[in-house]
Amino acid sequence: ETVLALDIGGTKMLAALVRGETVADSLTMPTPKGDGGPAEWLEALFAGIAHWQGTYESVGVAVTGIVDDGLWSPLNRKTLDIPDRFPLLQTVVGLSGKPAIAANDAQAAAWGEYRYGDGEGDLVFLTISTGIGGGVVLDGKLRAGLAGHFGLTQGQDFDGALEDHVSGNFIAAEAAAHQPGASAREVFTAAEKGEGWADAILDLSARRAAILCRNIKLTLDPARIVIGGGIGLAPGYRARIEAHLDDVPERLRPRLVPARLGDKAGVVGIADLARNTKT
Ligand code: BMX
Repeated sequence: ETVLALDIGGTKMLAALVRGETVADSLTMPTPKGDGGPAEWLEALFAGIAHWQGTYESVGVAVTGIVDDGLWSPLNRKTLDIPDRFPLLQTVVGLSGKPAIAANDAQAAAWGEYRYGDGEGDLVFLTISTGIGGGVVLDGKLRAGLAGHFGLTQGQDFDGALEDHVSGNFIAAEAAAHQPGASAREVFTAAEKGEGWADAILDLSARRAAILCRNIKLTLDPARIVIGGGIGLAPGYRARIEAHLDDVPERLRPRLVPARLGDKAGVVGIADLARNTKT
């Protein structure tokens, strides 16, 4: 069964035709922040995939933010500024004419990595991207609701949400003083070229991510923490986190692995959930 899977994040929107863990076709568009709202963004996305009509039987939508009863709300507007309780399911059913389900993006990705990733046991997925999200699979079950919203947790040495001090948004904001307008990606490039300021920003971000991984290990004791997201999967970032875990005693040390499905974890996961949810 082919599922139309959508993954709407703070930076990009991905539409994919998914069979099992195979992505048969896909389309990526930047999330048009500040330009219309979710209704217009979804219309634009569906216009781009109009030629897929008739090739899928159901739809799964993974979004940054929380979905309650089909209504989509932001938790941190710095990640994506959308209105409260946007009628996501209703809009997607209207645009596709197919049954649909919706879930948080990182929870969907956690499920994708659990179903199709390597290894067994409990799993925590951690996406380090525009914001920081996560998903928790315990005893073979994906936890819903707020479970895994690690980016919203607060720190001891800074004010506000953790993600505002770690994520891609943070990295880009810190870079402004050194290289105005630089994206998080460009900070990685600068660090590779030996720029000390860029190295320091990435290191601070990774140090805080390492503390988060330690706390996750001590809270849930997952067999592995799967790292995803544009920052989490950027060259060298996971190694930086690992470097900050070097001195953690073996028994307490989290095992970090890269997302096997890469940036497709969300669409593969939400497609699987759509296939197995009778609506
Ligand atoms: C935020 C929150 C989470 C999301 C995470 C990663 C919003 C809009 N989003 O913590 O629901 O999973 O960011 O989102 O409040 P991403 O866009 O960086 O993938």
